[in-house]
This record gives sequence, C-alpha cells and structure tokens, in this order.
Amino acid sequence: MNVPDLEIYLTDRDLARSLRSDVRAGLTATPKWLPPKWFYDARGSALFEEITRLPEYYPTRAERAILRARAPEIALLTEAKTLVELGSGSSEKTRLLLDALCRHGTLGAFIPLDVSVTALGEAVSALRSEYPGLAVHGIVDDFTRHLRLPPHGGARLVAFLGGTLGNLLPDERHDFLAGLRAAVEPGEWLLLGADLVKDERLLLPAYDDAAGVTAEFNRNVLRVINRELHAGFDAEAFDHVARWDAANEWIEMRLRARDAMRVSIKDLDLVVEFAAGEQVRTEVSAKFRRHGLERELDAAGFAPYRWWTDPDGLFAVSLSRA
Ligand code: AVJ
Repeated sequence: MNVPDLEIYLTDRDLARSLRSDVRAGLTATPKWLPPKWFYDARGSALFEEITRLPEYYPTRAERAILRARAPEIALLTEAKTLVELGSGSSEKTRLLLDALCRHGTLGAFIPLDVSVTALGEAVSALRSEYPGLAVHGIVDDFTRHLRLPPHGGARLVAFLGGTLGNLLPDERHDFLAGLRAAVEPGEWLLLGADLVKDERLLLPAYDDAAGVTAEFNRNVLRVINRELHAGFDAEAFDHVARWDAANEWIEMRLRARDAMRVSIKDLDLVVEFAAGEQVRTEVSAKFRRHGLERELDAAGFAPYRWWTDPDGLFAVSLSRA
C-alpha cells in the first residue's frame, strides 16, 4: 500500500500527552473514569467493527438503512461540493453518501478526519482508487479539539455519524457543536447520526452482548494503558458493566474491579488503588429524542432541516444548516 499524504494536525506526541493527562485525571478522581476515545487502538477498532455486526447492536444497521434510503435526497438537498467526515474510521457508510453525491454531480472533494493515522491512511488509499475523480484529503485530528477545516471549494456537508455525539457529555456536546458551527460558513450542512431513547430491554443488550465482544472492547482500554504507559492492569480482573441511566438517558459502561488491588502506572509515577467492587466509568453513550437534539442544534447555531429514522424508529439521522 502506498502511504497517502495526510494533513497531520495531531501528532503521536500530542496523543501520548493527552492519554497521560486523561489517565492521570480520570484515575485519581472519585469516582474514577476514563474517556472512551482510548478504546480505539488497532485491536479496539477491530473489536468495534465486530460489535457493529452483532445481532444485539442495532445502531449501525439502522443508520445504514437510513443512509441507504436517504442518500439521494441528501445529495439533492445539500448539493454538497465537499464532504467532510468526522471520526471516519473505516468510512464504510460514507460510500453510500459518496455514491449519491457523485451521482448527483456536485461533489469534488472528500475530507475524512480521524485520530488514527493507520485507519485514515487505509481509508484514503482505498477511496482514492475507488473514486478516481474525487480529491481525497485525510486529516489526522481529534474532533473534540478546536476544529480546523481546510480551505475548501464551498458548499460543505459535514457528516458526524454512528451516534458518536453521544459519547460527549451535555456541556461537551454544546462546545463541540458550537465549535463546529464556528468552523463552517452560513448555509453549509451538518448530517448527524443519533441513537434514540428506547426500551431498556433493547438498549442494554446492545452494550452487553451474549458473545462478550463489548466486554472485551471495554477491557481493551486497560490494555492500551498497559502498553502506552507501562501500567500493570490485569484486564481479566475487571468485569464489564453496562447500565441504563434513566435520568440522564444515557448508557454507561464501566469496569468493575473484582477484588481490591493496587495498580502501578509507571510512566505516570502513579499507583492507583481499587477497592473490591469499585467501578471505573469508561463510556457514556447518550440516547436522544428529536426535540432535545434539535434544541441542542439550535442552541449551537444550526437550523434543523430534516429528521429521518429507520422503519423501527431506533436511530435518527438529522440534517441541519449552519
Ligand atoms: C462508536 C460511540 C457510537 O456508543 O454505541 C459500542 C461505541 N460502545 N459499544 C456507541 C460503543 C460500546 C459506540 N459509538
């Protein structure tokens, strides 16, 4: 594979520094927490791909069904010349949008943005050969930081899919959406995927599957910390926990220490103590209602324009305009 040129706004050193500060802040806090973005090393990304194919994990299939049905309409409404995708990962659902926008004849450029150089490099190479007429510019960045979008040929459509917005807490969501609004021009578009509030009996199994893939994905954050910060976590000594927080309308994933233990994190010069049964929050995955999400969009300066769901009403894709 030839390595394509990527715009690197975030270096390995930036990533290493933010991992260190997140782990120190989260594991010295009460209660303990770790941000979900550290799940996604090569193994974590592969586990997530496996999650998206689990019978219990409906969001990916539901969102794909919406995009398959609505991509031509999205192309017609937006007439986008540039598609920007935040947290693009493997860009699989992107192809539905790219196909529709190319067919519509307006699209000239695709700009995927991701923290992972490897995932992005592979996606960019593949897309360049699949869409020879398209300019593909990969950007390595963390979309939760101050967002810089490159100079463009106008009429951008920014896609933020998969329901990843739900990983942010309400205040972070506002800052992210307002920052995104500041990074685009009036009249440009935001296409947002959002998982919807539904019965706990459907929600919980999506985050606690029978095959235990999500449990492995959850424990992977400890393996990342072991490798990157020379820590001594025994990942198998932690149980996977998924809870529905009905008041906040979000799923919380946690890791629960089975026994009391002390774990040394060498690169931080830190020893972390766990009581038996103590839990570390590793992810919040917020679920949305139309009214609430449209209010958040409006508060950030986006005007909600369309709202589409899958036939079962599990997931939504919203189109709004800056
Ligand atoms: C990639 C953030 C959308 O919250 O559903 C899947 C991550 N966590 N199973 C989600 C995830 C546990 C996923 N997002």
